[in-house]
Amino acid sequence: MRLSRYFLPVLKENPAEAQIVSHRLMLRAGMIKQAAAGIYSWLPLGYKVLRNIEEIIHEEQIRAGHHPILMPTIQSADLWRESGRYNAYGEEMLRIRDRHDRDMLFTPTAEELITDIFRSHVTSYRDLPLTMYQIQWKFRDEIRPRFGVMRGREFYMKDGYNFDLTKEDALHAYNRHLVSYLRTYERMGLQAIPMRAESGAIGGDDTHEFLVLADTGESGVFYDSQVTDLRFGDRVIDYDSHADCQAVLEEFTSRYARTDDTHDEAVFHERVPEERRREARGIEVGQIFYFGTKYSEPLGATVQTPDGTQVPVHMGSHGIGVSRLAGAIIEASHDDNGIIWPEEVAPFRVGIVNVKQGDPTTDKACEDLYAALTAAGIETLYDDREERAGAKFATMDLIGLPWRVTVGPRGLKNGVVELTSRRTGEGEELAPELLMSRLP
Ligand code: P5A
Repeated sequence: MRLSRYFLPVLKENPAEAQIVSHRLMLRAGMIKQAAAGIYSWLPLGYKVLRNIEEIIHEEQIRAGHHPILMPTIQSADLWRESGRYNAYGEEMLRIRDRHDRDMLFTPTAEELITDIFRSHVTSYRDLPLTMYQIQWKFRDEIRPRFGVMRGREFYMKDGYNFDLTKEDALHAYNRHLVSYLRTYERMGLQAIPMRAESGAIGGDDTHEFLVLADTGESGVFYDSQVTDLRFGDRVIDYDSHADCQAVLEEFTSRYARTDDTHDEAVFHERVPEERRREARGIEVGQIFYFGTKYSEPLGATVQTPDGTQVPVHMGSHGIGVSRLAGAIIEASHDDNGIIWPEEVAPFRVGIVNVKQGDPTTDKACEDLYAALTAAGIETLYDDREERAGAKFATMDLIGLPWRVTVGPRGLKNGVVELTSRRTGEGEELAPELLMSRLP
């Protein structure tokens, strides 16, 4: 992409309404624009990041054996009356009336809707286990929307739902999600901490939330300083195997505790030596639930068991805050000059800075590099604007692309361009032909 033709409405000044760094940087980098309180448009740069996050989630969900679907954003109130949640959900639900005076709502979550799909089509234990998920907009009329996309009213969520014959099977589904979520966040360059949580409006006894460490987080957590050593990398997990999932979880879940739970804290103290104990705050980027028959019973979602009886299915649900993640990643990865995107979610991998626009040799070198990178499938943003070099560097730092290639007459005279890592700030001079082989 040529920056001269892109739509990147960068702001020079810090927007007064933004209280936290991710909100400030998303506005300054031209990623989002507020449409109404807690409701945002995603501009080209922001939308690219959102889609990259979404793509990683799809890949990891499908790897774990879950089926993608798409359900509507507007639902009829009737199903929610059947489950008993229509009145219980409270002020956060946006209620709508259509022209025929029917009660509708903008979906804050979809346990009822998916249970209705299930009960209409599935009758036998032979069709279980089953997990379906979607990535779809949700609306919750938060009393105090704030921090940009981190606590919006309209927000993008991955929501998944599992159906199992027994509690034991449903708990396996729960564990499978715990593992696949940890893997999903790791691929986004995040260290996510799974922590036992409160189930709130969704219900059930077993629930974990996933936290990304950042000072602006709303939850307190103790953790083992060695958790950063735990990485999936290329490790293959057999998601069908209870034992495999459990083994992963023993490694990954025993080293954390809520700061407001004395029992958890005591266990944490037993397991983790004092010098490795850390306390921090975290942003909730996902939550998983097991709630048994809370929805299947009132909605009559039953299956026939091998011995011919009818039983309600055991269920759970699992959510990832897709739009919130764009902000959370920035909270976890930035410096004074701007965003530092992890490679897998970066809107472009490489930015080319032409320090002397209009100089025929420099322009030609930039064009050649841009063509070569693009042909190799490397997403590249070429800053070809008639701007001072300093302004171009500032824009690149602000938007946080992992690699910057600086091209100028002085370097070209010696046959080199400079490749700089946004994360480390380290630069290396090299011949343009070598550039491709140096990108990790
Ligand atoms: C699980 C999926 C649920 O709604 N039902 C379907 C369950 N869980 S949850 O914890 O309430 O939400 C899942 C994740 O969505 C993100 N989230 C938000 N993101 C931005 N703005 C909001 N107002 C907001 N509310 C929830 C969180 O990341 C949460 O973990």
